[in-house]
Amino acid sequence: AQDGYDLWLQYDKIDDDKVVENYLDHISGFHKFGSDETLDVATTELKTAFEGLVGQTLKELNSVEENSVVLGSEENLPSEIRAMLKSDLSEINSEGYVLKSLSLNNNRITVVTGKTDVGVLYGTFRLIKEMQLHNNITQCDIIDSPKIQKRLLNHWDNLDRTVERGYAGFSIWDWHHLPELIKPEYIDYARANASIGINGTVLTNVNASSLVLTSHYIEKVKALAEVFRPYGLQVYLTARFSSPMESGDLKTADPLDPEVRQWWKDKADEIYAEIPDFGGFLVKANSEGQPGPNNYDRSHVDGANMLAEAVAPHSGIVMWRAFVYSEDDPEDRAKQAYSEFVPFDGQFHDNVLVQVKNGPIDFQPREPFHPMFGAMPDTPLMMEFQITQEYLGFSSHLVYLPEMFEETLDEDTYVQGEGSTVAKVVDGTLSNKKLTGIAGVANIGTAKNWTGHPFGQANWYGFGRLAWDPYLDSEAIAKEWLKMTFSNEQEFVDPVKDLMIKSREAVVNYMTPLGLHHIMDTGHHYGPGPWVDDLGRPEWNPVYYHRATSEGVGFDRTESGSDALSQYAEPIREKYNSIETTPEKYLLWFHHVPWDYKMENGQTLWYNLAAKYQEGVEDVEEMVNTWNDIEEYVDDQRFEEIQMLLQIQLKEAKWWRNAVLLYFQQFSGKELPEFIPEPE
Ligand code: GCW
Repeated sequence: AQDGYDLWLQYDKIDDDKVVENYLDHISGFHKFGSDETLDVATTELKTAFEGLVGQTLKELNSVEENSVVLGSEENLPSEIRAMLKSDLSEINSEGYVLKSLSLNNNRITVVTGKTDVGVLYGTFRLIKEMQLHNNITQCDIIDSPKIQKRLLNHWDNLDRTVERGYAGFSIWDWHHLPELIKPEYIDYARANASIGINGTVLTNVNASSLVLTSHYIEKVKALAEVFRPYGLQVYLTARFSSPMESGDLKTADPLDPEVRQWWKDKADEIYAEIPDFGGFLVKANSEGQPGPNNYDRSHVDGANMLAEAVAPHSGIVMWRAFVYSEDDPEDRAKQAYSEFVPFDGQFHDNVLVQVKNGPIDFQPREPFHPMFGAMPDTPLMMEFQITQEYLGFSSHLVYLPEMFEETLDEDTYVQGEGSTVAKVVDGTLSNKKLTGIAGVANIGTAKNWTGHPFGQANWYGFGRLAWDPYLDSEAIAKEWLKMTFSNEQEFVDPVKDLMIKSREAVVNYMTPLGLHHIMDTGHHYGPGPWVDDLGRPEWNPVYYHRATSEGVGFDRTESGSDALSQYAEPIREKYNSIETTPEKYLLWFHHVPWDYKMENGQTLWYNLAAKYQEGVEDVEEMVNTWNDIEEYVDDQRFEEIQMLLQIQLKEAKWWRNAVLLYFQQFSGKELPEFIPEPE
């Protein structure tokens, strides 16, 4: 629909008659084996999609007939079909699926199966997607399994329905009307997540309220869990560390106090009695004012393991966040998480994951990978990406984030020699992890189209796809999303795919090129603010990060500076230690560089900085032009909305360029190169 509510699950009639005919020739009905509610939602989805896409009803058949889609988990399939799929089924894991065209007693059929009904559901969404992409489905032979186990959204949603760093309206969780009122959005949210394989959702903000752990709220959470269950989507909550005190029950939250430990066990039992498949807890402790074990001179391990013991009998997990930076004047905020956590490698219980942001500072347009990845071989590390665009223009700017996620996942940590990529740390293959996970901070709210910017949907979608398989190519993801969301026409898909891919480098260029970071205006993090220097803590001030002087600009993180570089493995350490061999995209992240320093192209740093900002503006101009060219392929409403949003982005790219260059000019003392236009 024009308002974007249907996300990528648009089942409008396919406008290519040949494609429709092909589908009608091969599918006329379905037959299911099994009676699980997950199977029911799978078949309902298939019916809706089929009827929409090809305009004909999909009948439920009493037996397997010619041209039927056969759905069922391995154990429920008739033995003859099971036998034919034996080797395919041996290749998938518990959430994987097999989608295969077979001939059974001379009947052509399409089988959708997996080890579990959730696998069947994922396979069903795959079959639907094949049709949305207009692919031929006469010879299906698709086998796929998720490579990461816990694929979660993290909602930074407060109980009053405000969303921290949310730019798409209020929280979709209508706590006030729960548990009685079940909104259609809850179901559509679950469908959307299931369609991309997301299997868990943390409902509440990491800056947590202990209220959500009271029986009053557990009842509401239970209602959501029941809606989500058929879709394979588990619920999780954030646990405020001081909850035992705030409940009024205890005087301390010391994790080594037996009463505190018992309190959490009882709390876990209480939750699991209502929600048997509750996923577990996500915890932000001793960070930005949140309570934690350090308040009692206890360690992160003490805190995490206490909670882990409470949920372990129910197969729950604890995701303990590594996003910490100290309250005292820090030498370098980028170093702290590593310093605090790496010494504890191997000491966390088996059901604990340490959740680490992609980079060592905070969700910037570009950061090098977090040095903890690879540095804790005996601890499962969970990746935390931010889908909501806190530092990337909120929901006003079009930035395709999977390109950025892919960059991080592909980076080589070298901890076990070449090829030790971040993706291999996260999917557990590098050091044989039993438990693996990935989280994305959601960009979802009450906006009609869920994400505010229509292209924000691509970031939710793309996160899910990379969570399923961190080796996917973000370009391929962009293409499939465009086809499912807008149009299959190549004249539309190709240029807009390019626009999406370029949008990431564009934002880096017009906000923080060459390794600059955290120079957004403070607090809200919108727009430029490199001049801010008066906030309470040094690391909250942009001047702390860019360190501009009349000599140069950038943060020296080599031995002569904070030595944060020593947290990386060789050969990164050696390579990034010198200005000459540091990749230019990370130059000012690791070095304080003279304004006159001659860069690879023979021009000075000052010149190159100006050139990058200008390039960013031109990138957005190109995005505007590309969009204007594809008008005929998009409905008016979404076309115009995106066109108007791109104008904001263009205006603000110029704002960034002008403000930052003007500000740095007072340090460099140099003229602006002539390619920078006079202010309008
Ligand atoms: O990105 C920063 C945000 C805070 C956030 C914090 C965190 C939820 O500015 O709003 O708090 O990180 O990740 O904990």
